[in-house]
Amino acid sequence: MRVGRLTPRQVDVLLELLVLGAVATGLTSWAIGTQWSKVATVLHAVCGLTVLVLAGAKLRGSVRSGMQRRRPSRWLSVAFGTLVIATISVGVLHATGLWFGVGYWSALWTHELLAFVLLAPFIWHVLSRPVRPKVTDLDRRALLRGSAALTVGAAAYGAQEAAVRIAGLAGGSRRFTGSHEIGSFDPLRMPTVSWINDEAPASTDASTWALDVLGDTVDVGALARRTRPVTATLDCTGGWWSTQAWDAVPVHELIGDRSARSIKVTSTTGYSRLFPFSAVDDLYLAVGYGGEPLRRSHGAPVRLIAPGRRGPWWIKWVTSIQLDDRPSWLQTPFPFE
Ligand SMILES: Nc1nc2c(c(=O)[nH]1)N[C@H]1C(S)=C(S)[C@@H](COP(=O)(O)O)O[C@H]1N2
Ligand SMILES: [Mo]
Repeated sequence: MRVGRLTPRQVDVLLELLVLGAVATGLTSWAIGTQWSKVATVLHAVCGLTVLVLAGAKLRGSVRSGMQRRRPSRWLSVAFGTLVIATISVGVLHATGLWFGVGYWSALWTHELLAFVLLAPFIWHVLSRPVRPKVTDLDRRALLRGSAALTVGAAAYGAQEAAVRIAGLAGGSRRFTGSHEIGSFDPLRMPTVSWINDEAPASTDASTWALDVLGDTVDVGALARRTRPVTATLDCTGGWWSTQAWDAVPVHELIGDRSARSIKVTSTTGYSRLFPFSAVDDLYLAVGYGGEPLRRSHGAPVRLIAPGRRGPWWIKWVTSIQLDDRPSWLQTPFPFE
């Protein structure tokens, strides 16, 4: 492909659009727990691989001239470029299943962490150019070449997926969210994940646990006697999923025929999520899995099961369920609390 005929500024605009596209599709794939996630996951991969496709053009263009200008900041630019390549490479390692990470620290988290670290230097890199590229740099030729690069990126993704299947790599059996299966119907093998500051409470004794549902105290021990198996998949944004037969009670049964705008579920750690009230039929409180009680790290004595939603919604160590007047979209999309 002759993307070499693009001006360095045109290459830059295309790369910037691809990075923005990758960020948008990456965040979207975190947010969606249904089949639609597949669209975001594939587009995300295509954006990333297309960045690699354009890397050659970038090297021939602004990288070479940038190095010749010998500004001290050129090494920052080199570090930035290296980080971009590393981020995409770790993404490929996750997608193919060639590398899972170390213990509970997953390859996808490495990818997400690198991507997050990249955002500040990305903005610096864009703003510090001597001649800042503009979207108006995108003439017909640039758009044609940009589309050609995207096509090659998409073909590379197709080739990667085919290779994964031919070689029988773990990446071939990923879920539509892009996650890998771990420990389904085997709670002991199911990983455990908590946010930065969240820790399992010292005591998870069901008999002394205070669970408040709409102002009434619910006996968690009694709850355990009315459960039924609910087979549902916990799909963590760290890149793994696990299906369990949860021993659970529908939240609907506990709150009766009420209505509200939202429903707020809170953990003893203070972590909470707002759910649209219309979703109440898809929420369950689980006290066990496969007939055994939940382990402490998995949210004992009672946790939320939210089929079709990604891991962050599956609140562990639930202490309160309340109706709420605020709309559920009025909360940070990801819990940075
Ligand atoms: N209270 C609380 N609930 C939580 C979390 C947390 O940090 N604190 N992490 C969430 C995330 S991101 C995931 S993926 C699942 C992980 O559940 P597990 O540890 O049982 O695998 O719990 C969710 N519920
Ligand atoms: Mo997660």
